[in-house]
Amino acid sequence: MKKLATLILASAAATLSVPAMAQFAKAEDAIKYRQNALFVMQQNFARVAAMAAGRAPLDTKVAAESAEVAAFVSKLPWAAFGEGMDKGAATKAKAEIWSDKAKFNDYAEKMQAEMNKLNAAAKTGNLDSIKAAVNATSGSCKTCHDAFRS
Ligand code: ASC
Repeated sequence: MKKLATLILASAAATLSVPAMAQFAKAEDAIKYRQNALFVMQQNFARVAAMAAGRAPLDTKVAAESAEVAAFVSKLPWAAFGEGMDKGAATKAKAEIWSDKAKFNDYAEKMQAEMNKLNAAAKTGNLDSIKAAVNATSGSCKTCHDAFRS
């Protein structure tokens, strides 16, 4: 029984550490990976944001599922901003990402924290809570884009 518990914990730890361990064969793959992750995140976020703004009817099930996906996918892009992944394909990523890594990581963490709050708000189905969380999340996207995206 103890062996089984250890196995389950080990496989859970392995699953959770996959994003941080992501390796890329070439810089181009890393660039595509982060762009695609950010695209999937944005599409899911935008679906909830449209409901928050009244551009789409509130569907609490869709909002909760979309926010869940956005929050999970928000963990993925960062492993693809490593050393040597600054050039190799068309990218809007500024050199400052690599020269001011601490600030970039701080913004990345803040965005993930806001996505987690949005995920929690969407689960409640309360439109006012969703609106507030969408605004905070959107602000965290913009802060990082203003500094680090050309
Ligand atoms: C989006 C999107 C962003 C953010 C940003 C917030 O849906 O694609 O980059 O929200 O516009 O200001």
